[in-house]
Amino acid sequence: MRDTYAQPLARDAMAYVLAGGRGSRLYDLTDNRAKPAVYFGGVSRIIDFALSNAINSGIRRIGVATQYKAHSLIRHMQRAWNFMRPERNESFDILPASQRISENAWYEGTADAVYQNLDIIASHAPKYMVILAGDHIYKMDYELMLQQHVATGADVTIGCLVVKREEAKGFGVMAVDANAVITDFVEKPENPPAIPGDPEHSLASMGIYVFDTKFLFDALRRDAEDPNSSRDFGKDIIPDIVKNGKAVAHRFTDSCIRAAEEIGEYWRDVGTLDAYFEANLDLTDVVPALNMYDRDWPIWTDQVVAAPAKFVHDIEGRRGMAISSLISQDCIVSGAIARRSLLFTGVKMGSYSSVDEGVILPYCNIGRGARLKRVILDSGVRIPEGLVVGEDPVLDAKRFRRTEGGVVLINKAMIERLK
Ligand code: ADQ
Ligand code: ADP
Repeated sequence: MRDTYAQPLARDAMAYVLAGGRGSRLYDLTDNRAKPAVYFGGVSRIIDFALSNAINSGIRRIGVATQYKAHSLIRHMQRAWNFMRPERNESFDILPASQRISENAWYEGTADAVYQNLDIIASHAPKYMVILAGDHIYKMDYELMLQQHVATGADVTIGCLVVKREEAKGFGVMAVDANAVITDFVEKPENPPAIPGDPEHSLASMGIYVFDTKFLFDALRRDAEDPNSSRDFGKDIIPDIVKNGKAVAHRFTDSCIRAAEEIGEYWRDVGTLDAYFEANLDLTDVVPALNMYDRDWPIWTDQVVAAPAKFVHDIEGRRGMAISSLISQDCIVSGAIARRSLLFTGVKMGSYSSVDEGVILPYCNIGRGARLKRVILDSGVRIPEGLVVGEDPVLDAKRFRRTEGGVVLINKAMIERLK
């Protein structure tokens, strides 16, 4: 629980979101956009979760470092996140890799993505830095992590969660003592160490770090002088502090915002197409583990001004309907059926078409009589009349991208190739 009588520490903090990564296991979905810009949940993009968490936690100064294919990410943030006012001591800086300090056009690693903008951070004079990844879907109150950081006097406080041991290979994995002080840290170990007494699980870093700004600046400047460093938090900065300073673990369970008391913590990487598909479809459950309707912890995003979603009988009298589905504005479902699906903004479904378990990104058009099952349609895809997907796995794999989990991803280029 928050200490409601104490002065919020978030007021003295700056959130710095690392949003440069591609997310290569999302394949064609990240051909033209960075992973943080990938659409999620009907109206949002992935980065909206970290940014909304920062705002909901009371943080009013935010920087976002971008790198890979940042065009639609930057445009989205300019539209959705442009309400911060310098006269209220608020700020929102978009920081593309741009040769500010070194000759390198790119940020070398995540630490370099902070180091190259030290002057901009210093101009906002935050006392604490909350370093975040723009890649994950979760709801978390960073104020509680800041409070723990100050109470323990740590050099760095690292957000962590319990993951299955075989999945821990993709994470920084840590060991902690009885006071949550991190005694060991290995980045992406081949053979992840288990939690003592729990051989099936490991304690993994969420890639979320809280520092005193002065400490972070000193650490980054030292790191910049080390010719052997890869300028990365997980590979260089964090292991060094664990060895030579005081790194403390903050449990996600202590600060996550739950959907309802009976539903546990929710954190998803959505790093693969199957994980992305399932996390979206989970939102169609009657009581999903992630509550997108929570007025106490809203997920802010950009919304176009558009007409309401519409369901109509077509001229032949066939009903247009959606069952267990999320339908965004500007959609028209005409004599068609969507089941357990998400239609993002501006999707049009023609007569006799159907979507079962579909994640249909903005401005797709589904032609008359098309039947789609377990699909992800990238934005702007026009499905030709009568196309059937999800019934012949061999044909699907030949024409589109079919995952191990049997999900079919279709983008504009694949439709072009059909012609
Ligand atoms: P990874 O998951 O491998 O490990 P990494 O590739 O370092 O993450 O990216 C972290 C964040 O920074 C992502 O949000 C990414 O988009 C962004 N990013 C990557 N390179 C960048 C660059 N050059 N410039 C700007 N942004 C960049 C990290 C930690 C692990 C931890 C996992 C948790 O190193 O210890 O377990 O995150 O997901
Ligand atoms: P991204 O590149 O991440 O998909 P964009 O903002 O570039 O995001 O646009 C998404 C898609 O939606 C593009 O294919 C674009 O052509 C289409 N689009 C955007 N706005 C409209 C609109 N008002 N009407 C029709 N199509 C649109």
